[in-house]
Amino acid sequence: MSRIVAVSNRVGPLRGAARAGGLAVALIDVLRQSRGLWFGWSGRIGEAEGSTQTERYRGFEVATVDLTAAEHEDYYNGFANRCLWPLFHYRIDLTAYDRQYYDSYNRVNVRFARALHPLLKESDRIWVHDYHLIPFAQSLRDMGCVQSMGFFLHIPFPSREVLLTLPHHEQLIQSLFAYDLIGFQTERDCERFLDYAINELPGAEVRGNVLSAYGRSVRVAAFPIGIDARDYADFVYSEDGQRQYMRARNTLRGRTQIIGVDRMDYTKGLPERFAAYERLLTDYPDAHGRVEYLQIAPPTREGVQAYTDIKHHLEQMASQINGRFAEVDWTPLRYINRTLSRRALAGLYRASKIGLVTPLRDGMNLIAKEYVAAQDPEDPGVLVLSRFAGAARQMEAALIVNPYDTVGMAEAMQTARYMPLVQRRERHAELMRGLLKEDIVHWREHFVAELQSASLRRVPELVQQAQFEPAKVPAGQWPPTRRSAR
Ligand code: ADQ
Repeated sequence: MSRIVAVSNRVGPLRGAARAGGLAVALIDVLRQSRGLWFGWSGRIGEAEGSTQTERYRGFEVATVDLTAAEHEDYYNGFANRCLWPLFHYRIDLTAYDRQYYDSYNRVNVRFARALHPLLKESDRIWVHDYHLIPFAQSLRDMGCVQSMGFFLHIPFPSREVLLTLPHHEQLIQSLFAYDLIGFQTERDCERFLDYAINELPGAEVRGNVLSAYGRSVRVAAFPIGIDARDYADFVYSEDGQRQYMRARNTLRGRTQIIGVDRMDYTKGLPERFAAYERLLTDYPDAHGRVEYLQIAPPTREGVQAYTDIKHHLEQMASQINGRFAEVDWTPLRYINRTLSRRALAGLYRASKIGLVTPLRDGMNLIAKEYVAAQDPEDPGVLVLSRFAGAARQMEAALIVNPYDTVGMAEAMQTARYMPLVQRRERHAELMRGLLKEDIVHWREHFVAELQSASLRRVPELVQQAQFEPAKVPAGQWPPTRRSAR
C-alpha cells in the first residue's frame, strides 16, 4: 500500500479517544496501516509563520504549522467560515465576499503546500479534506508535485446559481482540476458540481464519471461518509454511556425524551426546531408533562458574528418556551451549551425515544447515524430527519421532514411519539442495515481504492508529459489559464 498523506485544516483530535470524532478515527486507521503522514494546522495561533512541527503518533507522522493571527482572521474565520461555509450551505445572506479574505485563503494554501512539499515522497497518495483547502493541490502542482491527489468535500456542493454569486468562482473551481479524484457526500452534490462545470467551464465534457476541462481529466464520485456503527453501539455500555443513560432514565420518570445534538451553527436549523417543538406543545396538549426536549449545542466559531447572534436568539427562544409551558414539576426544554463525550452522548441517545436531526442544509450529518446506532433494537427510538441532510439520501426509513415546515415537524414528532413498536423495529432494522453496509471503513477504503485507480489511469498521462515537457511544471502555469486552454 502506498503511503497515504492526509491533509486537513485541523489535525486531530489525536488524543482523548472519547472526544475524537469518527473522521479522526477513520483517518488514524488508514494512516497507521500505510505508515502515513497527517498534515495541517496545529490549532495554535503564533506570532509569526514559524516552522513545521513534526511528531510520531501510533506509527505515523504528524506535521503541523501554526497560523498567524491575521491568517486566522482572514483565511479561517474570513474566507473559509464567513464566505465558503455559508455560501455552500445556501446562506447567501450571511456570505461575506471580501478580497482580502480570498487573497489570504490562497496564500495560506500556498504556504501549507510549501511546508508539506519537502516531506513528500513520489509514491505518496495525497488525500485533501474540505473547503478550507480547495486550491491546495494546485499549489503543490505548481511546485512540481506529480503524486496522485484526491479531494473530499464534507459539506454540500451548492447549486450553480448560488455558486455564481461568488466572485472568482471559476478560478476556485478550476483549481479543483489539479486533483485526480473529487469526492462528494451524495450523488446530488456530484450532479450539482457537474452542472456547474458543464455550463460554466470552457470546453468541459463529462464521460461517465470523468470530467475533462483545461486539458485535464478528473474522476468525480459520491462517497457518503459513515460511522463505525458497531463500535458506536458499544459506547452505550461504556461507563460514561451507562451513567448518562441511568441519570436520564431516573430524571425522566417515564416521560418521553426528545433529543437534538448539534454544533451551534445556523445551518443546523435550531430556531426552526425550537419553533416546531413549541408548535407540538401548542397543538397537542397531551404532550404537556409527557415529553421533554433536550438540546445539546456547544458554541463553535465564536470569532464569527453570525454564531454569536444565533446563540442569543436560541437563549431567548428557550426561555420563552419554558416561560410559556413549564410547570412546577416539568421543564419542557433543557438547553445545554457544553460538549459531552461521544460515549456519554450514546447513553443519552439510548434514553431518548425521538432523535431530532433537522438541519437546513448538511453535507451528511453523522449525529443521525450515531442516534440510530445507539438504539435498543428491541425497543428503538424514532429518527426525525431533515430532507436537506445528505444522510436523508441513505436513511429513507427515518421520518423525513422539511425543516422549514413548522407544522409538519410538529406532526412528525407526534407521529414518532405514538409509532407502534413493530413499525419502530422495522424502520430501525432497515436503518441499521444501511449503517453497517456503508460504514466508515467502507467510506475510507472506497476513497483510497478510487485514488489508487485514478493514479493508475494517470500513468499514460505522466509518461506522455515526460516525453514532451520537463516533469516539473513551472510555477503559475498549471493548470493552464482559461485563455490558453481555448
Ligand atoms: P459537522 O457539521 O461538524 O461536520 P456532524 O456530521 O453533525 O457535523 O458531526 C460530526 C461529528 O461531530 C460527529 O461524530 C458528532 O458526534 C460530533 N458532534 C457534533 N455535534 C456535537 C456535539 N454537540 N457534542 C459532541 N459531539 C458532537 C461536517 C459536515 C457534516 C458531515 C461531517 C463529516 O458539516 O455534514 O457529516 O463533516 O463529513
